[in-house]
Amino acid sequence: MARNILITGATAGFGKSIAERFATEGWNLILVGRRAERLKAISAELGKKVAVLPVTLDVRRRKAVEQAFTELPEKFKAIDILVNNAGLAAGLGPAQSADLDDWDAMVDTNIKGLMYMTRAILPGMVARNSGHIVNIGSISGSWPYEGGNVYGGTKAFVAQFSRNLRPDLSGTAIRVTNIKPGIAETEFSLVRFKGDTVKAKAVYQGCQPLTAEDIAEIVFWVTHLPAHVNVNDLEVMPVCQSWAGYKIHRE
Ligand code: NDP
Ligand code: 8X3
Repeated sequence: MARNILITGATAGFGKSIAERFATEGWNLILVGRRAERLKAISAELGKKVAVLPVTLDVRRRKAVEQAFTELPEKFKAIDILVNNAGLAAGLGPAQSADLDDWDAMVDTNIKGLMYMTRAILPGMVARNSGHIVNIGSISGSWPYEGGNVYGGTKAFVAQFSRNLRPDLSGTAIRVTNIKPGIAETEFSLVRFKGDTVKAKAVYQGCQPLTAEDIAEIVFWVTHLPAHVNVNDLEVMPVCQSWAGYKIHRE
């Protein structure tokens, strides 16, 4: 019997690649994103292989999230995997001059959206005593960098929230994994720099970043390990990326 995976942020980047990866293995897909046209096109394409349910939804809208998954069609009702992937970085300015609207957007999406989605889907998993929640965190939740202020803070939330889910779910068969990617070429930088393609391209120049397919493969792997194995978190960077060490301002 086909199994069901729900992926938020499936209209681009990691989410789209995760959808494609699972479609090749015959999984039914529930795909969430705000851009209805893209969602329709991706769903039509993948719908040639597997059953797809597109859900046009902004994960920041608490009531809409609560309602969206209450009356799922029969075949999509039992969600085996939830990938909380929808998220963004907005801006790269220092904290003292960053745009508060950018900060709100990151907190509302990366933290609150992920919370709302988890709260909507988890009771069904507990009732069935089965499921896997894969959260897409980031290296920025562990390692500081200039301009990472609130973005990194939201991903640190994802890391600790993921860990805290485990003891709450103790005694159930449900697994929770936080994937922490480093630099990966998707629409991420285009969003961060608000459509500035030159700035976005420069982020990846002269280095071979991770790809969305790399992350999809990792999500596929952690969810296909034997049922007793829980990868708590997994940090991954491209070889071209490492740490810069302490920063010391000298007079
Ligand atoms: P993309 O910008 O390529 O994709 C982001 C996806 O999230 C889109 O499908 C977008 O769809 C969706 N999304 C954004 N806001 C919302 C919302 N409010 N409601 C529903 N969907 C939303 O970026 P990535 O694929 O790179 O990013 C995916 C995740 O990976 C994010 O959480 C990001 O923080 C994280 N990450 C990215 C890294 C990178 O370097 N690329 C590294 C580490 C982590 P739509 O606009 O249609 O709603
Ligand atoms: C995205 C990775 O290093 O650009 O989460 O913040 S980074």
